[in-house]
Amino acid sequence: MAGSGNSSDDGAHGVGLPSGDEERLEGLFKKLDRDGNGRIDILELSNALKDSGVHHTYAQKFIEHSDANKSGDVCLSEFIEYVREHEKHLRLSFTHMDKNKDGM
Ligand SMILES: [Ca+2]
Ligand SMILES: [Ca+2]
Repeated sequence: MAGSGNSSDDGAHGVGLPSGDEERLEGLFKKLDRDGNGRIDILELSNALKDSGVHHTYAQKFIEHSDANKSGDVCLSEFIEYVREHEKHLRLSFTHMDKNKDGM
C-alpha cells in the first residue's frame, strides 16, 4: 500500500449511515476477498462458506443477487450495498461463519 493521502473532505459521506458500519462491512469484505484483488468471486465465497458448512448454492445466490453490474463478481460497493439491505437476513450466516472459525 502506497501513500496515505490527507483527504480534506470533512463533508457528507455515508449519509444516514451510522459511522463504522461501512468499515465493518469492509472488514468482512476483506476477509472474504482472499486474494485481495478487490472483488469477491464465486470461488472465494463458496470456499469461505464451505469452511463454515454453508451450502455452496448460497454463495452462488449471494453473488447473483449482489452483483449489481453483472460482472460476475462482487466489488466492495456492491457488497456493502447488498449486505446493508439484507443484513437482517444475512447476519445469521455470517455470525455462524465467525463462530465456526473460532470454534474449531
Ligand atoms: Ca478476490
Ligand atoms: Ca459486479
